[in-house]
Amino acid sequence: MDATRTHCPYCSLQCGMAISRVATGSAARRVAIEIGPWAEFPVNEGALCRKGWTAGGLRGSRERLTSPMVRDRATGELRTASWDEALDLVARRIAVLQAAHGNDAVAVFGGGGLTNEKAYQLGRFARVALGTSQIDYNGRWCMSSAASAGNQAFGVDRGLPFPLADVEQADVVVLVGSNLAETMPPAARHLDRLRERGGKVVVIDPRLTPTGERADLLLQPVPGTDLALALGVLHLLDAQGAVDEEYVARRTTGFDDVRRAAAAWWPERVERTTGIATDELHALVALLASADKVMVLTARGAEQHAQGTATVLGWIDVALALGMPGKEYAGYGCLTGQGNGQGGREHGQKADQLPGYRMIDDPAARAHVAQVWGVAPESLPGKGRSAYELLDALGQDGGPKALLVHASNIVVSAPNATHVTRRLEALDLLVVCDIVMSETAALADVVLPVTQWAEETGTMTNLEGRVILRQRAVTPPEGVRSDLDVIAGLAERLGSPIPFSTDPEEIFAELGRASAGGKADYSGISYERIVEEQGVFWPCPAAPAGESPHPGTPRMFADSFATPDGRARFVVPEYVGPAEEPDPSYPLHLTTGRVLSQYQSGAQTRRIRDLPDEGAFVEMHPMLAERIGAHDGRPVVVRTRRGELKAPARIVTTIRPDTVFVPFHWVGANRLTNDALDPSSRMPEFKVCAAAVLV
Ligand SMILES: Nc1nc2c(c(=O)[nH]1)N[C@H]1C(S)=C(S)[C@@H](COP(=O)(O)OP(=O)(O)OC[C@H]3O[C@@H](n4cnc5c(=O)[nH]c(N)nc54)[C@H](O)[C@@H]3O)O[C@H]1N2
Ligand SMILES: Nc1nc2c(c(=O)[nH]1)N[C@H]1C(S)=C(S)[C@@H](COP(=O)(O)OP(=O)(O)OC[C@H]3O[C@@H](n4cnc5c(=O)[nH]c(N)nc54)[C@H](O)[C@@H]3O)O[C@H]1N2
Ligand code: SF4
Ligand SMILES: [Mo]
Repeated sequence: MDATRTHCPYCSLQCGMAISRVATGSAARRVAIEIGPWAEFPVNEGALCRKGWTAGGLRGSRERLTSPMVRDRATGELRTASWDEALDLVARRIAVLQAAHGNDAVAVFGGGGLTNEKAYQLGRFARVALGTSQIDYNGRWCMSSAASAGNQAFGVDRGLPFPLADVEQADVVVLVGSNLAETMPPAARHLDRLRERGGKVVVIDPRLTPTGERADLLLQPVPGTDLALALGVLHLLDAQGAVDEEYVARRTTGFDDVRRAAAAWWPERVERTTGIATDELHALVALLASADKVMVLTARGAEQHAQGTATVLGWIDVALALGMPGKEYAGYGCLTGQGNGQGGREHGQKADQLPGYRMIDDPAARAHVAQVWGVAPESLPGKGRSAYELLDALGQDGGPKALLVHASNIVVSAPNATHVTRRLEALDLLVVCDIVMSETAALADVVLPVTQWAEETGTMTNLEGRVILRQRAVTPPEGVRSDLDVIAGLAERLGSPIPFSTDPEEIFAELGRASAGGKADYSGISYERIVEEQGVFWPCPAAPAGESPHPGTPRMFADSFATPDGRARFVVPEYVGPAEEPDPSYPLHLTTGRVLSQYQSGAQTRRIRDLPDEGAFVEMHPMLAERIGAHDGRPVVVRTRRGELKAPARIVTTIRPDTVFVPFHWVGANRLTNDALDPSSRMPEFKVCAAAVLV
């Protein structure tokens, strides 16, 4: 039987897979699907992690939502409803709320798992059909600090400005806060091949993870101190004359200020702040100074901090001082996270952006997009609140009274989740579009069941800026509709001045026009080209008539950066440290993150029977366990200023003794986390707060 080439439902690697349909006996007349390798797709070369292999597990499962549900006023329970009843109800209540409180009374919360087409339509729907400025998405909690730093330093934000496979050709790769061996397992082969070639891997993580096991040099800093480490590296590079002065003079601006700032970060001071011994720091600098091609990659461990942007800027400064960005097989990159973490932030579901990575407060950008949409530029609302600030304002004076959620399980994944859940409960109207009854859907007034993944066609932009086509390969359950249908159905009922298509290819073509001339220009990309070329890297502008098509841009910055003067900008990051430091009542650092078998809030993967669903645990060092009397597998209580969590202790020697780690895939971790926000990216501090652990 013919297999359809498509891509995984989960992370930003967007591994290629081949799905075939196999009959399972005539009695049930059911058709099962088989997930197999698509060996030629270059990003994963046929490899998948266990989440990818089991991605079909929700198919036909009772856990799938197949009918709209509305909350019955009399019983307070959710009951099934027809699509018309549910959409009519939502549109009616939106109209009443907007008439009484203004357009901004209705807010939209999107997700980095949505296809480009969905993200684009959602932004268009919010700005035109709802006329609200209040739209943001969960990507704010993902790589927004790296995005903000990339924009400041390079004038553009694309996760990796080079194909992932370039990692293999570097001399030294520094991973700051990435556990890619568990968060994008097929990518780990590049580290293995790099080492086979004699290259070196440096991992910076308070825990020794499966990624750290691949390291030639492992540094285990105190959580939240990576910026001090970067400044210490800059200090020694400068002191040792290892700065690439020629590159700095030719391709950058602002180094002198960084040099002055780094002068204050001598090794002993770095050791006191980060816990990294001076000889380890010297070893790192020796590796960097002697290498021709250095690649610095950050992920959430470095970014999810109240100083996430400054931390990334510090590491970009290291890469620039070494003369790397723009050099082949070298430079700086951010490993994005969600399936469409990259594209999701380019096409208008972010509070301050319009399609093509245009800024919503730029008059020229507004005029261009308004013309493509067929509306007046002045009718487009301005900048809205960032994700956490939006949730924090729900139901408050002047805040939104209604929220439409597409592709996020806020109750589990938002920081300071008890507070956020209360805000959701204070809404007049909560509408959740999902594929399962997530913890957030369970609170909703209206739940709309949608199609996902290979049940429908759409494009995604992976961590390399490669736009890929996730083709429909599976028949969706009866009763569900695409987010695109939900958006179109509501827009029509709300009397939208412009129509909303439900055809992904048509939407993609319009998205291309809306993005034309913007930073993330997709106008030269078509479904056909994506299939032929196994993905196309943006920017890819449409070629003028008669000229050959633009080839796309796998590698950026070879000749110039995307700043007005073409130079990269050194930005001076000032080290402040975590928003919450340990004290006698909360003497430990708590950090949070992921395990291999579960994805995000677990809404999908906790329902897949072939994946282990072990529940939350508290990873701690034996020295700490002994001090507090904890035993492996027995419950302990983690307490922070915001809440507590009871979960079994997992005692390991691989974590710093002053730090505990809790995965966030199960309800509870985020009752603990701190909602302190980064001043520029508005990223919450998921990766460190002060905690106590008790038995
Ligand atoms: N299995 C799995 N894979 C996933 C996901 C998933 O949920 N499950 N989610 C996807 C998404 S959306 C994302 S964003 C990516 C995230 O991918 P990663 O960033 O690799 O994942 P995390 O586990 O959040 O964090 C990485 C590491 O940061 C370390 N860390 C914690 N605090 C600090 C610190 O202060 N400094 C440093 N240097 N390190 C620190 C943690 O110990 C952890 O090992 O994964 C994607 N892939
Ligand atoms: N403590 C702590 N918290 C964190 C993090 C951390 O490291 N530590 N990481 C943060 C990061 S990086 C991220 S990305 C967030 C992610 O956290 P969430 O935003 O909660 O992400 P998911 O769990 O992927 O939620 C996606 C939801 O959308 C549904 N869904 C899937 N496909 C579709 C679709 O096509 N349409 C619609 N409408 N729904 C769909 C899924 O069933 C699921 O319920 O969590 C953040 N929270
Ligand atoms: S690494 Fe990511 S994209 Fe690849 S199979 Fe696993 S979850 Fe899917
Ligand atoms: Mo993420």
